[in-house]
This record gives sequence, C-alpha cells and structure tokens, in this order.
Amino acid sequence: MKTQVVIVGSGPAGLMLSQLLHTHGIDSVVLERQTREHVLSRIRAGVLESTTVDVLRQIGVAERMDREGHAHDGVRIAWAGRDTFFVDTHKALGRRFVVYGQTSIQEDLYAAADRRGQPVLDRCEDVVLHGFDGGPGARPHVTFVRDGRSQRVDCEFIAGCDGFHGVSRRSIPEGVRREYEKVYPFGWLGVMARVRPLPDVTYANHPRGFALASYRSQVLSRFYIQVPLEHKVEDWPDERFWPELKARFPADLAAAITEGPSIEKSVAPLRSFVSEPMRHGALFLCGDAAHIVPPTGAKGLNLAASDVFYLGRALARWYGRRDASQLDGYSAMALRRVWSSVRTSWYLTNLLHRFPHFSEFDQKAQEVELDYLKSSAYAQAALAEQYAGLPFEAAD
Ligand code: RFL
Ligand code: PHB
Repeated sequence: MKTQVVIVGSGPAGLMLSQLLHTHGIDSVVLERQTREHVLSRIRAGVLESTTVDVLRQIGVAERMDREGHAHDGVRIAWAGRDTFFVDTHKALGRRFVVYGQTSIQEDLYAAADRRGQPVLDRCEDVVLHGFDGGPGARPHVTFVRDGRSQRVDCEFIAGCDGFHGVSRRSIPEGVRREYEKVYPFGWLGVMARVRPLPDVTYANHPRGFALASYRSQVLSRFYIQVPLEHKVEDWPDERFWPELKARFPADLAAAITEGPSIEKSVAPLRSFVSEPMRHGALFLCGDAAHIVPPTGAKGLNLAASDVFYLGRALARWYGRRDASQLDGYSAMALRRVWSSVRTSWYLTNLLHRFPHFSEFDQKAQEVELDYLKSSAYAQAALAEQYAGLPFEAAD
C-alpha cells in the first residue's frame, strides 16, 4: 500500500486529521489498534471551545453538532457553604462553547470517512514506524499485522495520533525527547445517567472532594466526582454515588439534581504530561500522543483539534507550494497552545480539588483564591479567557 500520510490512531485527532487532509486533496490511510465498536464505546470529553467548533465546521462534520449540541455562555463554580458564581465567557469575550459528546464526534467522523471511502483499518496489531528520522536513504513507512498478515504502507509523512499509550511518541529516540509530567493524587469517577441535567456545567469544590455536573442532552447527564486513586468502579454502586454527588453541591443545586440508574461508569487518573518536540523528521505528533491534561479545564480534545488544525494547514502548504516553513514551525506553534492549556488545567485542578497533603495554609490560600474569583470581575474575565481557549495563531 502507498499513501501520502499514514495516520496512526482513529481517535478524534486521527479522524479529524484525515478529514482535514481530504479537504485539501491529500490522501491518508488510518491505522487503528482497536475495533470500531470499541472506539465508539468510549465516553470522554464534552466541552468544545469555539475554535474546535470552527474546525469541525470547516471540515464539514458539524451538521449534527449544530443541531444537537448545546451552546453555553459560561460555567458555574460552587464551593462549600458559599454562593456560586458564573464565569461568563460570552460576556467577557463574546464566545460560547458547545457541549457535545466526544462519542458523537467520533460517530460523525467515522460516518464522514465512510462516505468518502477513507481507509480506516481497525484491529492493526504491532504497528511499527520506520524511516521517519531523515537518515540517508530513509523512506517513511509503517508496518503492522492485520488478520494474521504482515502489511506495509509507504508514505511521505507519519502522523502519530495514537493517544498517551500509543507507539508513536515512544518511536522518537529518548535522547531527542524531553518529557514533563505531574501526576495528581486522585482520580475522577465519571457517571452517565439518563436524567435531566443542571442548566449550567457546574464545578464544585467541597471538603468531601471535587464534583462536576455536565450535560449531554436535555435528558442525558454526565457527572464526575473526585475519588482516591485506588478506587474502582465496583466501589461506587449507584446507592453510594448519588448521595455523595449531592453532598458536594450547595443545597439548592443538590435539590435540582435528578437521580436515575447509571448507564456507564469509569475511573480515570489525573495527569499533566507534555513531550517535546512534537515533530521528529517526517513524524508529527497530535493530541494525547504528545500531551495529557487533567480533565478539569476540558482541554484535551480541544488541544487535539488545535494540533490537527496546525498540522493540516502545514501539510496543505507543503503539498500546495512545496513550502516546508509551517512544517518546520509546527512543534513550536502547537506547543505554545499546549502549554497555555496545561497551565489552565493545572490551575483549575489546584483550585477545585481537595489535596490529601494540603496544609491549613494551602487550604486557606485556595479558599481566598475562590473568594477573589467570586468578587472580582477582572479575575473572572481572566479565567473566562483561559477557559474559552486561545484563538489559533495566524500562519506567518
Ligand atoms: P485518543 O482518543 O486516545 O485516540 C487515540 C487512538 O489511537 C489508538 N491507538 C493505536 N492505534 C494503532 N496502533 C497503536 N499502537 C495504538 N495505540 C493507540 C487508540 O485505540 C485510540 O483509538 O487520543 P486523541 O485522538 O489524541 O484524542 C484525545 C482525547 O480523546 C482526549 O484528550 C479527551 O478525551 C480528554 N478529555 C476531555 N477533553 C476535552 O477537550 N474536553 C472535555 O470535556 C474532556 N473531558 C477527557 C474528559 C478525558 C477523560 N478521560 C477518560 C481521560 C473527561 C475524561 C473522563
Ligand atoms: C464532560 O462533559 O464530560 C466534561 C465537562 C467539563 C470538564 C470535563 C468533562 O471539565
């Protein structure tokens, strides 16, 4: 097999990139380790920055999102025993965000790939990247095993969109890679339930721990609570989950939460991680393959979209004009936006969670920070700007 770009991974980064390249007439082959059913069963992100919404519209996969996605003007923050306040991204910046599940985006991207006959090969085992480091005579290609048969795709570029546990980042020699990591001492239990959501995406800081009430549709809610790292889904039957969730919200919001049987539960650890550079020779990393943020700022999927936007634009410039300047600038440009979101996610994680090692001093400082945010329109505007996300950088 031969193509222009091999894309490893059919998560949102990989499928968005193949769709974007297609709009520029650039061929790609997508290789995925899991089955399509497995990819479509993962429940993850929900909050789309306006730049992500723009990318999805630009690549022609926004029809259902525009119909079913729910626009929000900002997010609500609540904390123990005090009033809540609303961080208004629309008032501060004129920008709304859209709540639309990552699972639905995956469905829309697969449907678009099917419509145009895009090869998305699932169940690819032992994916190995070769010849991307620019050495003499090096020719980029990828080998893998599918249905017990060894296969090879020759290409000009490889896009590593295979998530945190993928093979692409680890294919870059250790001496070239620099990794930055922070692991948080708790996880999030996520619960999906067919119940009416609260009107706003609401984050709560409570002595019992962090909680979040989010939205999927008028009749579908997504909730999260902070749990100890070692906890498993089995530790949280519904009878334990609902009272704990409600205990972490102020009484009026707790009373507005409707209980119902959960339809999905998962536990995820929280981590900040960045690997630099995001390019090595003909290999380019996008999304979770290069960086992970804790979900507190709702930035992970949005960063995948900005990486894809920058890389797609750079590849279009290369194939259109044989101009490599944007490919050369990709890593630095993508990383500027990544670090900005890493900082915002780290800030919100520190602001909203209860840390086991916090001293009374740390706890007091956190409360004073929340008081300041509540009382200062300037502080709220600054947070609104970070939550809404940076605009994309211009090309030159
Ligand atoms: P993905 O989604 O992990 O996809 C990578 C794909 O690569 C495949 N793969 C391989 N394929 C071939 N060969 C290999 N060796 C392979 N190894 C792996 C995998 O099977 C998979 O299909 O990465 P991508 O595309 O970069 O997308 C990133 C996003 O999924 C992630 O950042 C977000 O889900 C993070 N996130 C959130 N982001 C937001 O922007 N807003 C949110 O509200 C938000 N909430 C969340 C989140 C993540 C969460 N979890 C579970 C970590 C909430 C949660 C609970
Ligand atoms: C979600 O709806 O899944 C969601 C919302 C906000 C976050 C993280 C996840 O910060």
